Amino acid sequence: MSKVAVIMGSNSDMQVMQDAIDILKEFDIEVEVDIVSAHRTPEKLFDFSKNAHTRGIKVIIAGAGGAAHLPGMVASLSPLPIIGVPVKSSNSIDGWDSVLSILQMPGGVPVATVALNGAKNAGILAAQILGSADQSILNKIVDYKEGLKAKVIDSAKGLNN
Ligand code: RP5
Repeated sequence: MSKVAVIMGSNSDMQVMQDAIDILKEFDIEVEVDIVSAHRTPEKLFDFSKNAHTRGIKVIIAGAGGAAHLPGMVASLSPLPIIGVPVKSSNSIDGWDSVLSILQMPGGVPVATVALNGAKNAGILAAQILGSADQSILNKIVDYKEGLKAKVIDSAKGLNN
């Protein structure tokens, strides 16, 4: 079974990153969760990044805040697609530091960066990546999008009565 790893720089990121875990579980995708700090546990970062693809993980979601080096460093070491979630953390200046640290990667080392605190979209994007090669996940994404459409149509009903 394909797995998505959701990692974050600190336990304090969990409040934001839980959205990625929740939506992946909604799609019945197996999730592995861990705390991996680029600055405080660099050896763990190296070990995780070099080995994730050998244990069935297909996509890595990495969230961090402030001087948010985790997603980029994982991308430098892993052959897997990396989705970066900038977290507005206690050491963030309005979150711009987190966004720019994750977004402005050099050529050759991509990190697909979602919005500030955008962990839910990171989970959906990871599911879509898996869904491109897995019909049952793709079907769930199609249903999910139909659900989004239905909610908007329902909420618009009766506005002008
Ligand atoms: C980053 O520093 C973490 O990803 C977190 O967003 C931020 C603050 O970490 P704590 O000091 O709360 O552990 O590395």
